[in-house]
Amino acid sequence: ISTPICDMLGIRYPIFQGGMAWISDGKLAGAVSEAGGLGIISAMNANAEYLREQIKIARELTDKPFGVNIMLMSPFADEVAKVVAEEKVAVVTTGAGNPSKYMKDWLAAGIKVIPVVASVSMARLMQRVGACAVIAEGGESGGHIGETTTMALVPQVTSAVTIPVIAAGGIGDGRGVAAAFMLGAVGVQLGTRFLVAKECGVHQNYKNKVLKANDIATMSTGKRLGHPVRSIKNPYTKEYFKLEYSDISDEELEAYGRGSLYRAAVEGDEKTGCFLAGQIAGMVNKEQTAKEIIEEIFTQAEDVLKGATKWVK
Ligand code: FMN
Repeated sequence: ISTPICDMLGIRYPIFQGGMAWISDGKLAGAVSEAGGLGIISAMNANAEYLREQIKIARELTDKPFGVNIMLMSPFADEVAKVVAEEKVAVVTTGAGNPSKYMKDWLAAGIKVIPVVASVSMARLMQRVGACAVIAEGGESGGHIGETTTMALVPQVTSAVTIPVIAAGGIGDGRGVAAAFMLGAVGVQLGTRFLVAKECGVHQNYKNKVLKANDIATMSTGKRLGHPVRSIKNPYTKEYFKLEYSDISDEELEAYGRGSLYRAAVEGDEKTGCFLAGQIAGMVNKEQTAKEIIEEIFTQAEDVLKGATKWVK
């Protein structure tokens, strides 16, 4: 399976491994790109030096294109925005905000900019400021989320813009890929399934939680502070949810959440860590290499698409 996004980016399969803070480093991104997808390094809240090191690691693993995800809320956003331009990274995806102020420099460096959007209005704005595609991410996904589901968001975004649309959120196998194509997307971005890739360096406790999760294992928290996230239910999320609806101050609530992603991803702390993952975690039940994941998904997608009319009379 190949789509216009493959030609645009020079990748074999129309699949992105989404940026994942504290998790998607040069090693995972390099492995995904080498397997024919688009691996994406997360610049998260790290500084320029960290990002340069991860870009170097990815380049040692592959000569194929890969991307960097820039969290626009990061205190280091300005400096990592410069690094991607200097390093001439092939693709930049952006999350948590509006990347307009960096667009000129990135486009001048020949970077393809593909923002993550959760609404039609943001997709339109991104097209206007020079994005070459958008990732429409539904609220089923892991990490920071919007309200609208993938099923409802993707067709509305594809109707609203002329640039290619990548669907994200709730896609875990070839059926999800085929469904995304039916909604008008030309590619998919997966996060949760890549958490259990063999090349993913997240703590083994994290992988085990994803492997054990069922269809109702996740919940969203954080609406009160304006940044809702989806993660696997555990003592931390349950307590956070309780505090969110209590009369503690916003500052105290923020302090409670501080460091929870690091504790989950790096330390595997099952009590006080926040294990970001999407609703599709219930279907993710084996560890595989990035190559096996990608090839399995697209073999299945091809079969599903070939049989797509079998119930239609
Ligand atoms: N998206 C971002 O734009 N920046 C991030 O730092 C980020 N961190 C994430 C961390 C985890 C553990 C997960 C599961 C997702 C994260 N995401 C982030 C979203 C993913 O890039 C991707 O869009 C999403 O996981 C797709 O939905 P899925 O989880 O259903 O596959």
